[in-house]
Amino acid sequence: MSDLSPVERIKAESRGLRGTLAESLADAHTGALREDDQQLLRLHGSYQQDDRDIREDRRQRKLEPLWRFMVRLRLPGGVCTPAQWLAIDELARRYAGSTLRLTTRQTFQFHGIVKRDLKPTMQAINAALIDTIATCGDVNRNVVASVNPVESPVHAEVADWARRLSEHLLPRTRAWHEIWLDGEKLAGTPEVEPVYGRTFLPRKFKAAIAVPPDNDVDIFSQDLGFIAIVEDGRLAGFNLTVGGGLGATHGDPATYPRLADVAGFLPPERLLAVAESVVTTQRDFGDRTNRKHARLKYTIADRGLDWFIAEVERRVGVPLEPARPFEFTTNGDRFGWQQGFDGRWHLTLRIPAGRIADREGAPRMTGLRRIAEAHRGDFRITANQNLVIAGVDEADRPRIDALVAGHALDLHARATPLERDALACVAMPTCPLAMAEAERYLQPLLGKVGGLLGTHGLGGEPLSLRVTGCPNGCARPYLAEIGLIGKAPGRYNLHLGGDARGQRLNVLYRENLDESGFLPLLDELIGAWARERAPGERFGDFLWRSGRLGAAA
Ligand code: SRM
Ligand code: SF4
Repeated sequence: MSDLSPVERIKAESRGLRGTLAESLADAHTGALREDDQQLLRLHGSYQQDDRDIREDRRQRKLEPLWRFMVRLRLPGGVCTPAQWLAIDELARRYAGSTLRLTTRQTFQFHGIVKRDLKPTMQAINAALIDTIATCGDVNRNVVASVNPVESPVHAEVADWARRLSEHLLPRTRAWHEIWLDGEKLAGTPEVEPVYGRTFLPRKFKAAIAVPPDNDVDIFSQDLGFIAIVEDGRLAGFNLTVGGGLGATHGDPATYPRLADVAGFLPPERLLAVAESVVTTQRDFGDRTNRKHARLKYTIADRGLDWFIAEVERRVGVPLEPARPFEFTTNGDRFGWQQGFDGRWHLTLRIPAGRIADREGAPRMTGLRRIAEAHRGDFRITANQNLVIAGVDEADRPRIDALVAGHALDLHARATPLERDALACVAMPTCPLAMAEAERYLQPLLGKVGGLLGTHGLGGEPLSLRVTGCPNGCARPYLAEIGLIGKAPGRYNLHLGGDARGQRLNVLYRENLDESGFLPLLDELIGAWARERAPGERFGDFLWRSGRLGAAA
């Protein structure tokens, strides 16, 4: 047991994720939880954080950090009803600083909740028929799925599979209900966890379903993926992908982003069994001694894909079939109005960095509340932090359009392709791991890179840019044409050369640059792209073809 990482002990001794969470929550002497409970809290869908903008000031005044909690909802496929939207909006205004965050895994996060408000928050979430179970921690997280689920009957089927997969891989412990909803207390031994066992998984685990040609979920960055194969208009099955993951540590070459492998094909009815076998194989063989080496991608890299597939097939009892052809054309969102197969309409809005708040001249939070009050379809969060107002009748479009325009929610119509497709992780001031700004830096950064594009006559060209505050990769920067990865305040590693379909990792081009370092480099490369590119050639593709990444650092 001594070689195991400390988190393994905490999980093992937690009595089904209960630990002393109830006591920690009741302790009014501190705004924090006990250390072990902070780890357990993650598996309940929440993180303890502090406001980093004022951390130093509080330290100097000998005050404990301003402890606050982030809460992340479970929303398979990113779907919620207008009634749920209104409940979430109300909670954000009551407990979470009047702001909401759409994440890169199609869900909502609240930030800034104080300890005593955690329980009422969870109870209100439950009353809205949502929960936060297993959205963080060493379990399968929110299952993401391509976001045009009403575009064809197959999309609706896939959305349903996302929900079923999420349910199937949920922990069985009733700890969440017991602690947050004052449910019946556990009397004897904790519930059996048929999929996870007593210590859950060695590390976080992420699953996605993509419907080609859209790779909006970046399927190759996921531990477990299913690519829908549609033949003659019906869902024939899925190609299985395994072993994607992006997190890395600066200066540690043993950690790296990895694209998932395509492992084979399976019919729809085998999806849950295959998923469970992938999870239990990782449960049994993943590294529990070193958390930096504990994701599925390392299990597969160390033992080989053939070994992994054979083990999964042994557990399922049926071999996978050969993978079937598929083609992705984009990993972005399709903005504006699209008509679904049933004649109803879906409007994809650009929400910069997924941040929903009322700002001067842009009362977007109020606007979305008004839309939710009027809307009769549903909402769908995209894995690119954007939002679809889905299932709108033809007759309701003018009303939605007016609300959108009246609350500055029409960025999709006004922004350049660069601005529409860019992603930024949360970073400062809430993320404890941030080394540099990301979300708060996105707009100025886009202004500057957009300026360079304009100078070279390419202002209308698509270009994917993603920025994160550290190398963990929460905005999937390793898949962007331009990835900026935080190294220190104001300084970033410049990664270049992703494609526009989420199928090629970029490479580290230069390290530890501030704006005066990376903007001139981008200016030069964008200039070369303008002069030498083939018709329609994307920036990332051009950099590789022209040999500019051959000499990458
Ligand atoms: Fe992430 C940790 C935010 C998607 C890789 N991520 C964190 C934490 C919880 C920091 C922490 O551990 O204390 C961040 C909370 C910041 C805050 O204040 O909200 C955080 N991650 C996010 C979100 C909110 C970014 C966003 O701007 O949307 C995304 C929430 C997704 C969700 O709803 O579940 C988010 N994180 C991702 C993704 C992208 C994805 O899943 O598609 C990745 C890269 C893919 C992957 O997992 O490989 C990602 N987050 C990480 C890692 C690195 C994991 C690794 O294998 O090394 C960490 C750190 C860790 O786990 O130790 C991390
Ligand atoms: Fe925090 Fe790093 Fe993730 Fe950004 S990439 S949210 S800085 S952990």
